[in-house]
Amino acid sequence: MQVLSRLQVLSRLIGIATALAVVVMSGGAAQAAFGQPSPWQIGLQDSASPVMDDIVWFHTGLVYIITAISLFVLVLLALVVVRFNRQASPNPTRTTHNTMIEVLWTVLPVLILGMIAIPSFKLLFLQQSIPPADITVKASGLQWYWSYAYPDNGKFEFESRMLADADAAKAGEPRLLGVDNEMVVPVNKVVRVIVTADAAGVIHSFAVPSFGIKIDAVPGRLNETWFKATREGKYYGQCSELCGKDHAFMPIAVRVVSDQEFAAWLEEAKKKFARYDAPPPPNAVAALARPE
Ligand SMILES: [Cu+2]
Repeated sequence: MQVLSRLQVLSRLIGIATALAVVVMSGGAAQAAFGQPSPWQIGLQDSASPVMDDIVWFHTGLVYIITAISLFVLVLLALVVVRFNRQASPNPTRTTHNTMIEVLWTVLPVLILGMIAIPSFKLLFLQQSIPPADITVKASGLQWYWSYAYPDNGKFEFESRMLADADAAKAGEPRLLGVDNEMVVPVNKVVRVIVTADAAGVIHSFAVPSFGIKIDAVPGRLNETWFKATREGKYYGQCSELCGKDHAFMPIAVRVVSDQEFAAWLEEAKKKFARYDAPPPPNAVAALARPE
């Protein structure tokens, strides 16, 4: 009777713990806004690109493998502690070799690592081989903000700076992540991002977790990466290379919109932002030359 009630208590405790875990996990997921981190989050941000889908899948698979290996080693350790301590086994055997077991503990880890390597390399190739791009965006890391250019769409360039706390709150943007001018891209299109940094500057890193991209922005070098955003919305990232005093204050905000909205934004942006290859307006030159 007493044993039964203990079992019941145990099963109830397990039930409560499971329920708590479910509540905590689903609550965390429900609170998490899409495309940005949420308080107390421990998992990855939600995926919004094929590359991130694969990263999430690979990460989850690895967690299962690591858990199984850790439990297996824990069981072996417990077995040694319980069955082969001085009291339990006062006269230990003098065995020093066991060919079978030595072959096993060499071959099995090799097989496991080989099994992990296959999807790992597939993922690496998916990230590194850039498919034919629909649009190209150039992201430059500056001290300490980003600038974006659309070389195949009107040759304009604009700066993207973090909003101050008060402005972010007013605009409904997340603190330290909202910016004044977002990078805008169309949904379901392959976007090639070419990434560099100010020639007189330092190394930054362009990273957006939901797209599974992170690539260094190196002065005097062009790096490239790609993503295909599969869902409209706003996605936030941060400079991910310790780059100096305002490293924490150069967020990346990407707004993913429909084709029509993107076309409309392009027209507006062409007027709003200067062409980077445009000659200075003639009136300005004339005004400089003619003292009044
Ligand atoms: Cu930086």
